[in-house]
Amino acid sequence: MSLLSPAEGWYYKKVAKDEKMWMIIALVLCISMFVWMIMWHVYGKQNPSSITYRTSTTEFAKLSEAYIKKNMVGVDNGVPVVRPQPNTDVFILSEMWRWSPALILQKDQKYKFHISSKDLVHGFSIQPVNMNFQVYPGYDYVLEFKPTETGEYKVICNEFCGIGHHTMIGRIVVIEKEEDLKLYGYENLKKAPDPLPETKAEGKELSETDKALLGEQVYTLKGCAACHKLDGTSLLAPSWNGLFGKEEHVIENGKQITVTVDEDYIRESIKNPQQKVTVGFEKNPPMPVFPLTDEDIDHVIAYIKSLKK
Ligand code: HEC
Ligand SMILES: [Cu+2]
Repeated sequence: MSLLSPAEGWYYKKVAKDEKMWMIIALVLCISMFVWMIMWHVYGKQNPSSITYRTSTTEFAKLSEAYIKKNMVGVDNGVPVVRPQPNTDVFILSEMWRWSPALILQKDQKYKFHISSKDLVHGFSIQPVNMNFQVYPGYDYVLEFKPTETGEYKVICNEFCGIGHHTMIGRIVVIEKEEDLKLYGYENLKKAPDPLPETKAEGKELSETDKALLGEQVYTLKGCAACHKLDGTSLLAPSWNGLFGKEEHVIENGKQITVTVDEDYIRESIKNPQQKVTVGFEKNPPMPVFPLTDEDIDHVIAYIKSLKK
């Protein structure tokens, strides 16, 4: 009910000319926007309609590890490099804080990406082309992908995911001919070390070098490389070069003590990361517990030993 009632019979009055004009303009606008909506759907090059499967973080991580082990052609800064065959399934895992693997794709060929997350929500954003997809853990996002231009593309994370968020930069290079690999430093990709060196099959002891090679695989495949660098930079976690034998200041039960990094210390740091927390990293998100076997850990130790300053 209004305060003042309008004059009797007001609605019999003719609509004024300018009011009519506005009504027509509004109607035309509505109709053209409606038509545009349909056209946009058909011609607007929208994001592909999404195919999504349910998965679990452990299942997808296993899948991606098996995929990388089988297909990797080298390592780029601790990240495995895969050069998938056209028309095959490609598994891309996001985790704190990296995209793995790095990819070499052929121009104008089709690939089927499967993207998922090992921990929390990340955003798969290909730059500079500005394609964006949200990646939730527990889902396998399927994306038909056909690069139409050569060049280097960065995959950045566009969902804030903690202190390492800004370091989470993946790499996709699109090539046309073999020579293009040179542009990206990929011309001498070495084959990944065999997962099981010959000696093992013959029941002989693995040499320290073999163990270190296997340890390097753990480092790249299990994602230690996402936080631990080898170039001395310690932004997210202690750098691994020169780590073995070093004096490390750690906090145990709230007290600061000094330990020498030896095999036992490394073993404990992996199995029970919160027991002794390295000074300088106590405010970082804690190191996750990885399901590594005792053998894996021995190999990691051999690898860390092999990393001199
Ligand atoms: C999400 C980041 C992250 C990942 C991934 C990660 N770590 Fe760590 N790691 C840390 C942080 C932070 C510390 C230091 C705090 C502490 O001592 O717990 C650490 C400490 C360590 C240390 C002790 C080093 C020192 O100087 O005290 C070892 C050994 C280690 N990590 C091994 C591993 C291995 C092996 C993997 C892979 C299987 C791995 N880490 C993956 C974050 C990570
Ligand atoms: Cu992220």
